[in-house]
Amino acid sequence: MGSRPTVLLTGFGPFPGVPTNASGELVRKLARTARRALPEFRFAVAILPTEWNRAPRLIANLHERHRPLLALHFGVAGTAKTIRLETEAANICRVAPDAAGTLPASAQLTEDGPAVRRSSIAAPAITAALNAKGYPSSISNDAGGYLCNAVLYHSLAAAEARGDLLVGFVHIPQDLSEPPLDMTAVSAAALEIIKIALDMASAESSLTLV
Ligand code: PCA
Repeated sequence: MGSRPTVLLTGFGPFPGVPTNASGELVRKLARTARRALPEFRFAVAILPTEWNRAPRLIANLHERHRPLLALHFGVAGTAKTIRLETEAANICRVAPDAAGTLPASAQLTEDGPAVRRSSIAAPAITAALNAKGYPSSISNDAGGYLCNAVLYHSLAAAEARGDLLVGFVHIPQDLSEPPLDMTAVSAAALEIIKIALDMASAESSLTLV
């Protein structure tokens, strides 16, 4: 059992203006359904504190501890009306207080990192599949400059350091009380994202074997 590949799922806790973060509930629910649907994988779940200092450290620890094949991160966006696949993380910090009331220490996430890191899941294929199944979805190249952008940037850095693994970020609407994107639908859509990302990973690795 110890050899099953791991999928890391993260959501966020509350932050100023968002006392209850739907991404936390989503990843807990998603892990339960994903464990049943994909028993050949292990699912590790973490709810990240929406904090400039703690979230990046936790991301590094989670990569070290779980060595996931796929790391899929979720967060809410007040402006999102669709499931939004983020394709890029920028080396910037929006000057906005976190859940602990702390401001970022600098305008950049790291002094020596690249300006942009690109998500490694196939966002166009995934959004097309989700839209075809009736889950409104879109692609975005602006993860926002707050903690979601920071987590994607740091997770991609961990992936670069380790080599072959997939990292993606999904913004979900803040309010999941109504169809077509209520909690049940978003959770089902998120399971599709995992399946498509993993299918592509196995297709790629069989190609490299040939
Ligand atoms: N959304 C914020 C951070 C935590 C979350 O759920 C963001 O979009 O950066």
